[in-house]
Amino acid sequence: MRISEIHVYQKDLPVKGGSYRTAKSGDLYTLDATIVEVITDTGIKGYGETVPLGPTYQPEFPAGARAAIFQIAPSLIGRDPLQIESCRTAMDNALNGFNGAKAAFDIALWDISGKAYGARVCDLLGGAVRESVPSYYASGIVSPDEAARIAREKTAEGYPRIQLKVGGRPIDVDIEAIRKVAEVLPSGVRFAVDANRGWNVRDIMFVSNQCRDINFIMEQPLNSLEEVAIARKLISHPIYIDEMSTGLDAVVRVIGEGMADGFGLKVTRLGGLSVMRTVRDLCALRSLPHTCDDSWGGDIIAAACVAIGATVRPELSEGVWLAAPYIAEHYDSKNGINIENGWIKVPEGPGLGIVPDEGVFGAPVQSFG
Ligand code: 0XW
Ligand code: MG
Repeated sequence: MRISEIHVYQKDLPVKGGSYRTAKSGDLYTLDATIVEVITDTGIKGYGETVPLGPTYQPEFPAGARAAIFQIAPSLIGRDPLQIESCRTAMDNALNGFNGAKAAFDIALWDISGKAYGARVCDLLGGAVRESVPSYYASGIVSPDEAARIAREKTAEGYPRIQLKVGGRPIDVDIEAIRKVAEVLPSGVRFAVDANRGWNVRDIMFVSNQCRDINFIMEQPLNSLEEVAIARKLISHPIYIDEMSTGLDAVVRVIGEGMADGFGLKVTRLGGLSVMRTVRDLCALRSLPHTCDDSWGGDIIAAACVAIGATVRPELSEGVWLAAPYIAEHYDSKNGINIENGWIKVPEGPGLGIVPDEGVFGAPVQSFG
């Protein structure tokens, strides 16, 4: 089998209900998605996607990801897509860095493998340990009362975990929001407070001292691993690393040096499912809970996150976040990935289990092969 064509598509994903905001991304009204369609000489098609959360959330942006994809694509034409490791080497030899772009191709190669072997990607990644995976709901940065309303509504729907976005405003407002959300969470619902790097050590000390009676994890509260190492000695809440888990080397350092208590992981930031599988196993080695997320994305990214999320030991799974609640339409109108009562059913079909509808992405912005 050989890769004979690659088509690259761009698709705007307007945020349903207004905007989505994190401490470092600002208000986002539309996300800019890039999709790769990898076609083999046997007619099998694999899909991948990468959707940076705007230009400031992390050191990447949509047009840059597309340019990287254009740079990489020719190195894959003519290669055997089932030889994923040699394809990954070819990508590294074509371009240094740009995990998000490489992840799109990595996901497509796993999709092709599943379709070629007649297996689901989750079963190629070690096997689904369950047929539904827990999701979690992330509120944007909203008022304390609105945060409590959302938490009440989403836990009533069945979400087993709530993530409260904070940061980029007076710390007293963040503390009020944490307390108001905690008041409405039913027992057993897990609680994450995500500052997306928007706090400093002083803030985190105030929060931990004034919310000592509340069980929650702090997700990427600070802007560097060095600040996290200082703060961990001063507070009584666990810290998960999200934005700083920029690749396998960063994760190995965090785990090896015992710098965090868990992770908020993003498939494309790590470089794709191949790397995420390794990170999953490293986290299991040290019993570190983690999510299986991405920054944003439609059914392709959703299916990839569910595929790896389904293989995570339940006791270490902090859930699979999907942008689906904020996106009006599915790529695959028949088998699109949905959250039902806070949980996501693992698709049954081969590969990623979803097939984008014909024409849903419009004409390619660039084609190769
Ligand atoms: C909630 N997420 C997984 C989606 C948004 O991209 C932000 C991210 C996070 O946890 O930081
Ligand atoms: Mg996060």
